[in-house]
Amino acid sequence: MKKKLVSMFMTVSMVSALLAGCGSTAATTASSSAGTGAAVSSVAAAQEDAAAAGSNAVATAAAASTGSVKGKTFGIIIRAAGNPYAEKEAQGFKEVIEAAGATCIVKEPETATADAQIPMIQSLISQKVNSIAIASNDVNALTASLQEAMKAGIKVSTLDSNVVPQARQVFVNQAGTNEIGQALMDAVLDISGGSGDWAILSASSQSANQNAWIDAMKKIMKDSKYSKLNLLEVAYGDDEPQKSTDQTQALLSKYPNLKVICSPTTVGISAAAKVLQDQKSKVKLTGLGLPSEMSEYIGTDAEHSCPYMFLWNPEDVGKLSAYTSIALVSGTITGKKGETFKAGDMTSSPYTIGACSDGGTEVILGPPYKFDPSNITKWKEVY
Ligand code: RAM
Repeated sequence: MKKKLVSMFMTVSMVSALLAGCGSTAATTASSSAGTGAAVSSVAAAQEDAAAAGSNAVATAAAASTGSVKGKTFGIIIRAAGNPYAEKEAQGFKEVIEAAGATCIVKEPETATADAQIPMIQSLISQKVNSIAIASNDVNALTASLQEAMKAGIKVSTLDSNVVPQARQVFVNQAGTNEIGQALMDAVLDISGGSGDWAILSASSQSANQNAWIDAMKKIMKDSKYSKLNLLEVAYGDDEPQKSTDQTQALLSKYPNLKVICSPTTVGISAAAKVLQDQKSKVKLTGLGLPSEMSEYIGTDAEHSCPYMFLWNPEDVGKLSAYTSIALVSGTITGKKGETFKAGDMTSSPYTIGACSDGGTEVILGPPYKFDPSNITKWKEVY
């Protein structure tokens, strides 16, 4: 019973989050879903529908949009074992694939490196899977293996972190790359008070998604609005908690005037949040974090290290990736711009494939979502 209530709450909360972001190009806040008039009634109606649908919603919806993949096999390779964000993606993916009557193989590399992912691609090719979805650890290094998979007739897509266009059919992107860069730059501007030294704590130097977001931030930063901000360094914690902790400490000792750290990785931000809060540092933090890991650090007073941060639902990234893989395998899509496909009970279904800034194509889940003291207590229970 308790499990069912939690699952109903999750569904309702996710629906409100997604609706809050519908049609918006900016980052959304929970308070924006508590607007007035028509917006409120449509949110309330969707919440009731979602609650009424209950926990069987995924199974029913998946079956409705995925009739033809029974008996097929779908592989997913996440970025690294032990990363709760990546594990939630795999969980969402598996749920949809299994509800469609297909088999799911989850591969979890020991480290967030391309070297650890290549043997997993090879093993899925030998197992003759129908589809591989991968959250890449390197934009270039997986090309030969993924092309080999496509030559063998396997449908290849990426989620969360991309590869070059010739190594995939389509990318499932969690949010627009520029939108994420904009949300993060504006947070740094706001939290710093408009000027001063700041640094980035990223994942690895090869990490495709973090690099894309950092590139977007650097372009946005050229606007005169940000001219008083001084980016000192991009440090790399390799999405390892200990290395991220060490890199945060190194930033603090190297730069006495540091005002803000921006960490666009859930592993980095939670390590940095702990260092700053434990040391009662004046340096403030923002970035991309899991509410469940960050709730104790979110606050605007001196006791808390992170005034606010952003993310999206990683389980939904996995679900959308699964529906994309299913559409590729069943022949509904090939990965070309303009193609559309259904994604079960996901709020924005049907999805349309669009152009990705690297020349390939992508499907976008939705806008980044803002977590602050007003909503963190609710969201920490959800993901
Ligand atoms: C970490 C990973 C992941 C990224 C999130 C925001 O968990 O680097 O790829 O999308 O952070």
